[in-house]
Amino acid sequence: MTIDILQFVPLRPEVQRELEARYRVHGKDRLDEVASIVRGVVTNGHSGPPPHIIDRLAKLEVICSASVGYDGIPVEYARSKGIPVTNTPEVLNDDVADLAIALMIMTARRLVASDRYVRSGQWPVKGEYPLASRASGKTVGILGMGRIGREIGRRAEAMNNRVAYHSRRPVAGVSYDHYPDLVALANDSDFLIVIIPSTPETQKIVSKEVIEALGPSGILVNVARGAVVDEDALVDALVSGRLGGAGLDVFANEPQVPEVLFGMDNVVLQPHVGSATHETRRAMSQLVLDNLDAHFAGRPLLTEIK
Ligand code: 8YV
Repeated sequence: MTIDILQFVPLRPEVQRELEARYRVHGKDRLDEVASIVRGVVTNGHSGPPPHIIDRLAKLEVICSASVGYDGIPVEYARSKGIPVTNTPEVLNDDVADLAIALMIMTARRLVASDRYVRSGQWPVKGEYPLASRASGKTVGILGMGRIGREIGRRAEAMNNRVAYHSRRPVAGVSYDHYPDLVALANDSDFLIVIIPSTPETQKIVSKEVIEALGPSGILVNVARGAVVDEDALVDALVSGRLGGAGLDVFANEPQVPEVLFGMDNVVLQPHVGSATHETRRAMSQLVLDNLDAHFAGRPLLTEIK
């Protein structure tokens, strides 16, 4: 029996080939023609489908997302219609944690600005590059202590940092100091690394007050979602020197990035590449296909969002 799949984002080529060998796959440009026969959707955390499209897919049985975050998918709505949604937890933990630590070091040590200094020929002309700040032996505050937060903690600890965290409740099995108050954590931290899901409750949780508590020698690292930081307050604090620096992989209005940040040596900018390695994106694609296969073979889903 042929099973029709509507695809909002491509999978890695090797997995895409497998998908197309097992299913009849349609691009979202064919929505009008295939709406009544589609039984599965392949998407990611930013690409929907929105409720009005779900409503049009009368035979839809499952939505499989190639992302751990699902802020762009109406999961509750889908579930209310009996449609489970899967994501890709675990397989990207290391990559996102690596990037968080890289951004912490790159921002503290001014590695992008000093690279520019060499490439633009300034070293022989101007001499020694100005001193930077140490990234080890400090206090690293982590906002969010889920799977990726714990990997960030392990790496930060290995650099002889004190690790502390904020989450709604202390996390079982985690020995780092838990701060019930995020402002207090920011106040005590040299680095604040943000790895909390974007939900209605966490919008702009990194507020002006949190940013200012981190202060003129503090560094904010965001590898979560732009929406969890008050971006206007962040830009304002960076411009006025009330925040020491920022390492940012995510932004409020991607791919738009506030241009005022482009010229700042204390800011490192990345185009949302937390999970963007061949190895991890392949594993994410495979997990999407494995979830689809499980569903249509009548087996339990591997990573359903509960
Ligand atoms: C990518 C991500 O943006 O997993 C997530 O939540 O943000 C990323 O891995 C993307 O979803 C990859 O397709």
